[in-house]
Amino acid sequence: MRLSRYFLPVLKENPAEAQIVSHRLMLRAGMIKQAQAGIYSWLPLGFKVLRKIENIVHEEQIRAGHIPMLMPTLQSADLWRESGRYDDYGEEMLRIKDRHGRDMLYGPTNEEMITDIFRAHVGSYKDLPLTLYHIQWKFRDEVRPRFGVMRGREFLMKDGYNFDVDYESAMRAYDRHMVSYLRTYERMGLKAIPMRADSGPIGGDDTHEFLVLADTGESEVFYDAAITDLTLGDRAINYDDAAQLRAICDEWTTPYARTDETHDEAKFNALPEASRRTSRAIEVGQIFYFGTKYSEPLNAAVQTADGEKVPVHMGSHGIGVSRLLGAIIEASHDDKGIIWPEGVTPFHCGIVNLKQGDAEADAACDKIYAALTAVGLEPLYDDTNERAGGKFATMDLIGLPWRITVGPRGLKNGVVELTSRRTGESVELSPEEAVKKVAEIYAPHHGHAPGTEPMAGRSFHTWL
Ligand code: 5CA
Repeated sequence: MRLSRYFLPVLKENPAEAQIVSHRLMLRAGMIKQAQAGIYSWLPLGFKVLRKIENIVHEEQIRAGHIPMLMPTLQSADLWRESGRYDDYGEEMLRIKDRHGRDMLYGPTNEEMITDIFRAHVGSYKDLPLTLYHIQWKFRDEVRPRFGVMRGREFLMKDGYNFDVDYESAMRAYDRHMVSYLRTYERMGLKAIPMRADSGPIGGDDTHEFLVLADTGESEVFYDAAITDLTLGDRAINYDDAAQLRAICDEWTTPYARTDETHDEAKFNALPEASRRTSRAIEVGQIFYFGTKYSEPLNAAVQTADGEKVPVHMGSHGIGVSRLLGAIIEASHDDKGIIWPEGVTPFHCGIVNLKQGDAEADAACDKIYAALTAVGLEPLYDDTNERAGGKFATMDLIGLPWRITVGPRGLKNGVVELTSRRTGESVELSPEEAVKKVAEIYAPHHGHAPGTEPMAGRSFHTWL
């Protein structure tokens, strides 16, 4: 993309309404624009990151054996009356009437709707286990929408629902979700810690929230420092291997880590003092096992091998897709702007032409642009007439992890500059070497064991 042809409405001034850094930077980088309190338009740059995040979520869910679909945003109140949640959900639910006076609602979550789909089509244990999920907009009329996309009223969520014949099988689904979520967040450059939590209006006994440590987070958390050292890295994971999944879950859930809702002072104090940590944190996901809470009232039952009819065991599992943009920025920025992890960056590499209109510099930039594009990468080329300082400031603000700077002086010596946004370090390389280096950084196998690599260059659409 050439910047002269793009729509990137960056703001020079700090917007007064933004209280936290991610909100401020998303507005300044021209990623979002508020439409109403807690409701945002996703401008091109923000939309691009949102799609990248969605794509990672899809890849990891599909890899775990979960099946994508799409349910509508508007739901019938009658379904929610069956589960008893229509009255219970309270003011957070946006209630709407259609022209016939029928009660509808803008879905805050989809347990009822998915159970309705299940009961219409599945009746035997032979069709289980089954996990269906979608990524869809939700609406919760939050009392205090704030911090931009972090606590929105309209927000994008991945919500998945498992259907299993018994408790043991449902627990395997729980483990699959925990592991696939760990992978998902890691690929986004985040350390998200699973913590035993409270189930709130979704219900159930077993639930973990995934929390990203950040001073601006809305949750208060207590944890053993050891848990922050854990990583999946490039471990090969077999989602059919229940013992392997359980072992990974044990690894992450053994060190003490809880939100304030479930915090146990005595257990926490039993840790050596040097290991005890408290922090603020952002909740980027939550998994639940709630058994037959929805299947019983909604009559979603299956026939077992013995011919007995039993209500299906369920859980639901959510990732705050739009909230993740805020969480990633909270975890990765400096005083100049955003620093995107490679896995979610809107463009792979910036190209800054220090002297637009100089025939040699223009030609070198075009060549680099074409070479990056040819290896499947998306560069953002600042081909405007802005002065160099302004171009650097914009690139730093929007946070592309790599920048190639091209100017007549360097070209005389046959070099361009490759700069890391994260470290600020620059190296002088020939244009060909610079392109090669960037291509290597994004190569599908870079740092990943075969079978665990991101499916670079292929969006989930091509392999659904
Ligand atoms: N049905 C279950 C799981 S599918 C559910 O709704 N879970 S939830 O309430 O925990 O939401 C899932 C995730 O959505 C949360 O972990 C959080 O990251 C995100 N989320 C929840 N409320 C908001 C909000 N108001 N704005 C942005 N993201 C939100």
